[in-house]
Amino acid sequence: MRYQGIIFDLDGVICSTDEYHYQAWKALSDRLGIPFDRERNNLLRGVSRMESLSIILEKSEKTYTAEEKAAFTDEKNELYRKLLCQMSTADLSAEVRATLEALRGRGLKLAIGSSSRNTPFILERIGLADFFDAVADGNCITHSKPHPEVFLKAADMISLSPSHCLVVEDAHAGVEAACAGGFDCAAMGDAREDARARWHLNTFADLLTIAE
Ligand code: B16
Ligand code: MG
Repeated sequence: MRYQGIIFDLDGVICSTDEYHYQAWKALSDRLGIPFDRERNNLLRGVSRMESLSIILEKSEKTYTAEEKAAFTDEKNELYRKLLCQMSTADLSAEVRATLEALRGRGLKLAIGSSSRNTPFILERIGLADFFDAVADGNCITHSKPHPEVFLKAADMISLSPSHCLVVEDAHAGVEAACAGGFDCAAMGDAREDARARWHLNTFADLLTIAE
């Protein structure tokens, strides 16, 4: 087999939380009088919560203290978590579920590598809390994507070297992180055309052909 393990980004790959991130950041931006739209929301893919706030504040005329920024990210996260409560096992597509099960059936180790500190909560909502062999997320890293730390940690947790793993990503920051860590990357969604990725997925099930 070409790979022994696959490390999946969560938001935008396994499930879609984009709209909830957007709504929560939009509510905060509106309250602060900062312009924010879906195009700017795309810049936040794969980026940590505090770095996302920094990107949003680039359009602000005011400067804020570290305490104020921490309060803003808490406010956004509280709203985001409320929105996440709407998610259920119905938010895991039949295609993603069947593909994951088929890959597992081939003996591949499967892990999550996500910047999100809400990863355990999201996995629980979509019914995958106990599915993966390892979960590396925003709670166990110091450097967010495009730094490769989260993928290196995931590979370490499944006892594989980067050269034996494939990373699946939907964010340019994530593709960059995978390459920096020495992983092959399969890009999809927003990052599908990223030239640094070895594979370009039209659909999640294309993984079945790549990981043969
Ligand atoms: P949280 P991923 C990333 O998840 C999201 O794409 C990104 O938009 C978000 O800012 C980041 O997680 C942090 O999320 O606020 O939940 O800790 O794509 O790396 O799975
Ligand atoms: Mg993502």
